[in-house]
Amino acid sequence: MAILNQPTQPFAGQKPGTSGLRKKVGVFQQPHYLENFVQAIFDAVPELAGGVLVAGGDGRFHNRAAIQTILKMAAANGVARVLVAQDGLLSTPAASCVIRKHGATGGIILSASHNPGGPDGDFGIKYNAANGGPAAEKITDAIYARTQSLNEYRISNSADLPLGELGSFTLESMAVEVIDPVADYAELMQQIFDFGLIRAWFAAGHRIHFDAMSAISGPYAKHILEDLLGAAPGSVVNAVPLEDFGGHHPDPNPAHAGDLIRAMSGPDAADLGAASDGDADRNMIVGRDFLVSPSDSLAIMTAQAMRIPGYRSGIAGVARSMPTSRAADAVAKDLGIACFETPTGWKFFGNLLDAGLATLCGEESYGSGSNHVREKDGVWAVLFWLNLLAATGQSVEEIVRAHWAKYGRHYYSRHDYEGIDCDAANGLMAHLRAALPGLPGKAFGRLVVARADDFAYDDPVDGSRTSAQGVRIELEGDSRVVFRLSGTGTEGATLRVYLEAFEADPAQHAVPVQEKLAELIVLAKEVAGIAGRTGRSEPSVIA
Ligand code: G16
Repeated sequence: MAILNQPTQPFAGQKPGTSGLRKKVGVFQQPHYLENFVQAIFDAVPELAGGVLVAGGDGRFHNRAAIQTILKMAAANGVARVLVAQDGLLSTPAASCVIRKHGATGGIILSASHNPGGPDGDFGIKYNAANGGPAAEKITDAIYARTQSLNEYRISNSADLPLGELGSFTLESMAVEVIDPVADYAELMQQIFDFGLIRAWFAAGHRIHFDAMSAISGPYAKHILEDLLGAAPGSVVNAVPLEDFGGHHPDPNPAHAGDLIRAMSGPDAADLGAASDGDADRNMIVGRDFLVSPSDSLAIMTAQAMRIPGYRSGIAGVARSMPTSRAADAVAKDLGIACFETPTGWKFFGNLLDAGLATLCGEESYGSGSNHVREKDGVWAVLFWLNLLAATGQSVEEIVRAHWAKYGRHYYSRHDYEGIDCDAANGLMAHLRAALPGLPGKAFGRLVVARADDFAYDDPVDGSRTSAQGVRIELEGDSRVVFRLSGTGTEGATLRVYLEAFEADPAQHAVPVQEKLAELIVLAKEVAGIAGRTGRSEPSVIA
């Protein structure tokens, strides 16, 4: 075995987006492409030399090859010890759990989250820091800067390591430990939730239908729900992670989780329906013939946290990304706790959680989590809802309707225009930003603009400022439209239009969502000139 210094040249475009570097598999398969980015991580995070690294990924196509490359480069870059998940399979929240539990220096996670997989699909890589959370922007900026200047990388020429069985090896002078992350993760869940209560709820005949979407949540959900909690065998479907997710789009939302929605329809449906995404950090919660919006889920978790053993001593605050509905704000106000509004990207919650300012966090993009790890966590969210159902004896729909009756309903929807021309998308955002000063007081039909701005975030912990995070147009009467471009796509640009309207009157809470938002939808199209600028008159996805 020897360590090679391999000459290379920078690749353009290795700038991490909302959550790491995501590109088509073919881009990552180019010689040196992955290696350059990994070397940039080791160069930008010098404490990894002599440190402990966690490694694994969501199992999508190219995971197997990439994990071996990372191990050989870690050995060549002086990492003292690597904890690598068995078969290289590690969910994103479990990665966070393992980093924290074992006091690792950081972790490299291979995932493109909810993006499709397979040879023609997407691949991704991101670095998580010692707190278990996605690296802060100053680190991702440093990694990117390094990708633009490096001219060699270091790699061991050793043979591939067998990762199929638990065990220990030595690679060059680095210790390699193959671990079972499901065990570490399940142990953490048992510290938070009332497993006895949930077990009794299942024993009384209640049922769950969990769709793992042929992705990495399967082994975690099956072990916890079926083995530990006694849910009926077969409660977890599509439980085996596949390299191409069975050809599906592992994104738990109404557009891509049609099977789950159909399974949860009718009187014989399970009590709780749920799904998680490619890397198991997202969650979708479904009642019998009833969808729970992610923004409402966060608000309900906040309002009901006292029912969960892990949060019984109280929650410090709640945080949501800016485009997420303001349902959680109403609860925070009622509870007298802080509510933080951050840019999109889970990394922005890290400082708040580390500083003890927030306990629960959530996003409209089907993500929620807490201070137990520093990632959003799909299986955790499902256990939270299970614990709530068991503790209240109510159905999902009863819990949500009671919440709306108390706090009002924040009608919410996201309209995505995917795969549009990048110049057209940037032009649309520039047009909106230029129009901001003239918007207050302007009427669109019955709607009058109260305020309009481009969201900027001042981190209360480290004082950093992050600007240009989305155009907000607030209307008189507590409704709003937000526009931003996605930072996770790999083809063209995706314009996201977030629509929200508040309704206090319970008699109005049965109005269908798109009907309630109809006037806002017209306003959004008009104010941004969507059809004229993108050539699209309707969104490609409505979530
Ligand atoms: C990532 C981020 C989330 C964000 C989501 C969508 O999630 O961690 O904070 O809400 O992307 O981002 P965008 O609107 O920029 O596409 P994930 O599950 O893809 O890692």
